[in-house]
Amino acid sequence: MKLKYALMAAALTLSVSAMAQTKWDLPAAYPASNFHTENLVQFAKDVDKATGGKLKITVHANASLFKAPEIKRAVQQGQAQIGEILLVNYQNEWQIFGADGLPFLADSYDESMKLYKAQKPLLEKKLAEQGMMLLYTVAWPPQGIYTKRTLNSAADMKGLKWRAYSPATARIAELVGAQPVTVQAAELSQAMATGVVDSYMSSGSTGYDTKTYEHIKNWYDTQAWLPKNAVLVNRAAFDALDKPTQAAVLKAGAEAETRGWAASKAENTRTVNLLKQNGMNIITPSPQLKADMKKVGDTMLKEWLEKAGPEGQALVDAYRK
Ligand code: PCA
Repeated sequence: MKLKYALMAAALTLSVSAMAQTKWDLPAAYPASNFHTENLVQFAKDVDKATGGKLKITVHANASLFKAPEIKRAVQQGQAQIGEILLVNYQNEWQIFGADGLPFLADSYDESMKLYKAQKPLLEKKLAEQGMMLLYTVAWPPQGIYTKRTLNSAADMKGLKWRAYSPATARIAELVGAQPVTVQAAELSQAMATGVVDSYMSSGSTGYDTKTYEHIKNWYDTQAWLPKNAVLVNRAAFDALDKPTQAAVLKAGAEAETRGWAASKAENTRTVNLLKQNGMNIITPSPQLKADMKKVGDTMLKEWLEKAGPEGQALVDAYRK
């Protein structure tokens, strides 16, 4: 008899704790070993600890739950309660999402942070209209050119089979006479192995993640821009949490932002060295190549301002102030 009551009590406790526990899925598009993903996992651990296990967040790395371009809508529609996106992927929806993908507008960590501060109120407003919250962002390391060719100027890029990850990286290809093929990071290794692409622009981080050195030997360190990942939360899912849990999410998010930007800088140094160790030539672009790429950037900023309108101009003014 006593045993029966003990079992009933245990079952009751279990179901109460199951009820009090909330589970969130966090789709992400980059591999588990990437610094962004490691930062997300740390964030999830911090939330778990701060809430005494009340909110469990599962990180789904490498586009295993949703493909990169689908994550935003998944969070908006509540199929995922939280998710990590690459902002520039969504430039066609709203130009402001693409501001951090414009070549040479903000091409260092300091400038990138400054651009983020100018962009943030706009991002928060747009995402709020879409039923989401901006939890934090982290910049990728600076973007350079992976190619098998020797590049003396942009003319040497003609005819390249160019992997694009965003509207802006596809536009660069058009402007230099290369052929853009959109391939997300999770499929990049395969695209290089099968010869679908022979070149692209990205960070040392993604070059290392995708073992680009097995296919391509040159990386031109153009430091052209630093696109940001952003972690978005579904507003209704957030509102359904009790106040202490909400506070824990916000605090862990703020800490993840600080930690992530520092990790990005360290990751830049680390992965560029690892690329070198794996036989990649890390090349400072010639003055001509630099000038040509700068011209591409100027054209793209002009085009972007035309599309983005007064909102875009206000953003650039606020950033440059
Ligand atoms: N890596 C991501 C986006 C920017 C970066 O550095 C990629 O290449 O898909």
